[in-house]
Amino acid sequence: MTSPLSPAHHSLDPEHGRHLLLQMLRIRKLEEKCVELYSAAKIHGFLHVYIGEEAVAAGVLDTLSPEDAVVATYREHGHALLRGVEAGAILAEMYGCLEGCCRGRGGSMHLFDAATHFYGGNAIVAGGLPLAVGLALADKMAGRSNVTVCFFGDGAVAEGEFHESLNLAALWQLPVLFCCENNLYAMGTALGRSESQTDIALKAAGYEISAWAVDGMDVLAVEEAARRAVDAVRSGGGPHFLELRTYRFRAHSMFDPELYREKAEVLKWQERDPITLLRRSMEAAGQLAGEEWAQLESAADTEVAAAVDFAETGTLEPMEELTRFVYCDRRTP
Ligand SMILES: Cc1ncc(C[n+]2csc(CCOP(=O)(O)OP(=O)(O)O)c2C)c(N)n1
Repeated sequence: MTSPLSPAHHSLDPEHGRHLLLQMLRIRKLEEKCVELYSAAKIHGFLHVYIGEEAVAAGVLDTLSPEDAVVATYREHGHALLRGVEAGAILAEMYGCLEGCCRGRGGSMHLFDAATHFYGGNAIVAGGLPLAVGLALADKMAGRSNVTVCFFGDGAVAEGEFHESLNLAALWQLPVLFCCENNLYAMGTALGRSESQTDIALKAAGYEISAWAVDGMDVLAVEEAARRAVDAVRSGGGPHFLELRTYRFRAHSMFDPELYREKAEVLKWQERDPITLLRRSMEAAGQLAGEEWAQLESAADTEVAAAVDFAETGTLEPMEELTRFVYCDRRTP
């Protein structure tokens, strides 16, 4: 737990550091509010928060261009937010309102936004991998220089789709970056209880894919690795793979008594909270004054408060619309 920070901390541009802090804080504050709203029965259905894993989304997504595609799992609120989906549209989606990014039909697990090339929000474990391979194949066939980034959990490694997707991506040299968010557990199953080989990067390398493991709690280490990988993919280097070693601080979802891990383990990982790590490192280097931290917190709080107001005034779809989008509407030309 005391592993050193990446050398990138020594050459950090303070403005960029503050930007990354803000991105992680935006996710943290939005999701803390989601937990509150869920408990107040404003949000229904499933809710999986990313708290503790923010450095992964913040570090990777900062390296992308607007035309690149992003595919994520059901733990995707942060990815959608940093990709550019408005916090209000995310929260309204969780409220089931028409103003949500999917008209309230997707909910927490199925955020989707074609305008920002954010292709889910996929509830099926490993379901995003073939989708990402398809997007990358389309880009390659059309001669576009886009990169598709696919986020998935360590639980996906046990699925056939993981292996089929890695194989085809390598065979066809597709422009895709696989990002495994290894938080050590798939619901209540520890990685070592389901995998004979727990080194996931090594497993990916078996498909002839450049793969390496990264400290997923250190946003600068994540960003550095992601930049290297994204540049290589974009310049025709074929698929790349990052295993981002991270940890979720909260339960798997809102229904999880957490009987499969010790409280002491959670506390140990919380000592490496990604937000605190960067904040402390910047403070020690004289790059972050007290009022600057307060400004970042206040900016994130303001955004979340506006998102709550937006969702609270949202409208529910009328009953007559219930079957709309279920079958194709033949009235549309
Ligand atoms: C194909 C499939 N099998 C089972 C499930 C039930 N399920 C939901 S989440 C989950 C665990 C996935 O863990 P992981 O991929 O490590 O992601 P994390 O939740 O840790 O982010 C399982 C088994 C599912 N959604 N899809």
